[in-house]
Amino acid sequence: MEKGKILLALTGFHPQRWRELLSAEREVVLEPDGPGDPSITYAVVWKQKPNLLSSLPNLRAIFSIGAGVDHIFADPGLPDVPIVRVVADNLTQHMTEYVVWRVLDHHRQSRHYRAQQQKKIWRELPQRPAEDISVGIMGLGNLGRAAASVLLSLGFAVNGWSRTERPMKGVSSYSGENGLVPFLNATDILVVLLPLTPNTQGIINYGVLKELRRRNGLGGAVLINAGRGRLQKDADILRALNDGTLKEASLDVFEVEPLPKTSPLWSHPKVFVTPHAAATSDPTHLVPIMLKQMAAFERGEKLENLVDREAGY
Ligand code: NDP
Ligand code: OXD
Repeated sequence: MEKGKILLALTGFHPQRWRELLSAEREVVLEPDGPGDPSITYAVVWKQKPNLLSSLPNLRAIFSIGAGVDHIFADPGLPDVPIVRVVADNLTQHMTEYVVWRVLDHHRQSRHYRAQQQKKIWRELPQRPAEDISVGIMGLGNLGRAAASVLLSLGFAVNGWSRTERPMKGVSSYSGENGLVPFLNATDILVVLLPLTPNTQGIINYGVLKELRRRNGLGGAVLINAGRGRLQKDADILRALNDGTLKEASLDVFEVEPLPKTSPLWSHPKVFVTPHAAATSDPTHLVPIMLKQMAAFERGEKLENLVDREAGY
C-alpha cells in the first residue's frame, strides 16, 4: 500500500505539535487540495468540519485524537471508513488521577475544611472508612475499569454499569437498562465515564440523581462527570444540588463548552468546575501510536481500538 497524506483537521486544539510529530513519518496537510483530493489517505481529527471527509475518495481511516468519538459522528456526511479512537496508558492514567482526586476530595470533605480554614476554625470532622462508601462508575470501559481498580485498592466499594455485562473482580457490576436503577440505588458517589451516544444523551437527569443512595456517612450523594457534557442536564444538576438530592458535584464537562460565564454552576458553592481537562490528549504520547497503527494497517494488519459504528462509541 502506498503512503498517502494525512489530513489534520482539529477544531479547538492547536495543530502545531501534532503536525510536527506526524510529519516525522508522513506528509501532513491542514486542508485538502480542493474537494476530491486523492492524495489524502488518513484523517486525524477533532470536531472536523461537516462534510469535509466525505469528499476524499482515497480516505482509508479516521483517527480521533481523543477517546470519545461523538465529535466525529456529529458530521452528517461521515464516510464509511474505519474510525480509530484513543486508548493509551498516558490518557488512562490522567483520567484515573482525576477520578481518584475528585472521589477523595469529596470523601475527605475538602469543601468543609476549606470553609473552616477561612474562618480559622480548628475542628476535626468525622472520618468514614472508604469501605462504607460505594463509588458507582457509569461506563465500565477502558477508563472506568482503570479508575475502578485504583479505587478498590484504596478500599472503596465499587459498582460498575455498562451496556453489556462486564464482570470485574471486586466490582459489583450491573448492565443495561434493567441494571440502571439497582446500580444507582447502591451508589453514593456517581462517576460518569460514558461515551455520548443517542442512548446516553441526557442520561444524567433529575430522576436518575434521585435514585442515588444517600444513607451513607457522606451526608448526601455526589456526582462526578468526566464523560461528556451532553450526558447531563445542567439545570437538573442545579435543581438536585439546591434541594439536597445531591450534596456536591465535580464537573469537568458541560452541555455547552466553554461553560458560559452566565452559568450558575461557576459560582455554586457545592460545585467544583474544571474546563474539560480531566485527561488531555498529549500528542507526544498519542502520535507514535497513530503512526504505528498506520504502518501496521499498510502491512495488512488490523486496526486496533476501532469504533463500533452501530453502538456509536
Ligand atoms: P469505552 O468505550 O472503553 O467505555 C465506554 C463504557 O460505557 C463501556 O463500559 C460501555 O459499555 C459503556 N456504555 C456505552 N453506552 C452505554 C449505554 N447505553 N448504557 C450503559 N453503558 C454504556 O470508553 P473509554 O472508557 O475509553 O472513554 C469513555 C468516555 O470518556 C469517552 O467516550 C469520552 O466521552 C470520555 N472522555 C473524557 C475525557 C475528559 O477529559 N473529560 C478524556 C477522555 C475520555 P460496554 O462495556 O458494554 O461496551
Ligand atoms: C477525549 C476527551 O474524548 O479529551 O479524549 O474528551
